[in-house]
Amino acid sequence: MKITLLGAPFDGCGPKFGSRLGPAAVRFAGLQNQLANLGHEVHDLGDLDPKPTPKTPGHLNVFEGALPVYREIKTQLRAAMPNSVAMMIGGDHSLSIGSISAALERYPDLAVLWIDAHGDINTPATSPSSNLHGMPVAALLRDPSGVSGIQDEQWNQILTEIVPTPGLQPNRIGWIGLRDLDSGEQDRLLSLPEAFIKTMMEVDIEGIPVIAQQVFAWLDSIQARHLWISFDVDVFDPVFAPGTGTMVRGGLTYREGHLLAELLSSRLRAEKTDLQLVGLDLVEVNPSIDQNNVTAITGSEWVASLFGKRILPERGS
Ligand SMILES: [Mn+2]
Repeated sequence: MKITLLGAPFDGCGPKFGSRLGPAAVRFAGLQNQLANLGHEVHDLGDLDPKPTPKTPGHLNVFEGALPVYREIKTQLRAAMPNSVAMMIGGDHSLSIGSISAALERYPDLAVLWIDAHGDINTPATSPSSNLHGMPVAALLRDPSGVSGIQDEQWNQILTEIVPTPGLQPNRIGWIGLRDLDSGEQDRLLSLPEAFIKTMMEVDIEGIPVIAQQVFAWLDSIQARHLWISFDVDVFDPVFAPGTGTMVRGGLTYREGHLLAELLSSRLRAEKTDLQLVGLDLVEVNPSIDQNNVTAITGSEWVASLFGKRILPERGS
């Protein structure tokens, strides 16, 4: 498999700075070597060089700096597809507006699996913080801002310049690992009966093997052929991934996370499958609050499992 990596050291859209160091930490954890050792051809585009941007009161945090980064991620990853799996290393989760827009432009039927403690489906109207890292799914769905004034203008600029029309379809977005939702997000999720939604309570009750089968049944039901996986390291319990800006207790264990990656990988590599992984985000690794780079290591190990790493390789493969 060909994999194109792009680092996006930008963290202006969350409450804590430091995930700008994420791409370096993930590379230091050995991601490229792990992928190359699995037989993949890795093409590393290096890191973008975003401008530091101060917050402007009343604006989306920090729209002025983020928009050019979304634009550049989209341009570079769109060029990397379709001959290669595009991978964006963040940075904060708002950057997925750029990466997934690149894939949506190539594949309007794109399905997205959002593996995260958070729904990231706030709009400027429902967000308690005006931080864009809590809004990328709403942007990709092209939800209206719900406010008037400067934030509405900025939101519409994101929808006009970055997110293709008609945007991500509500039956083609799935979440796993949710456990921290704002009330506006709860309302919005409840308004999406066609979406695939699994909170941590369902992970607890049903277990990862059942959840994985449900993911595959959902992807079959929408006849998904092109899949993007957006992986926020905060889906792991803080015991395994303490270096992230909005950690929430009660997340996936190390093995739950890996089993999910292993089962997804088996499905993606099955002989008779039309389903293709077209891209991946690995976001919200924040080395400035981490312990011995364990969060970058956990994240890159998860990616290796998704790309075929096995405890005992399957016979005949
Ligand atoms: Mn997130």
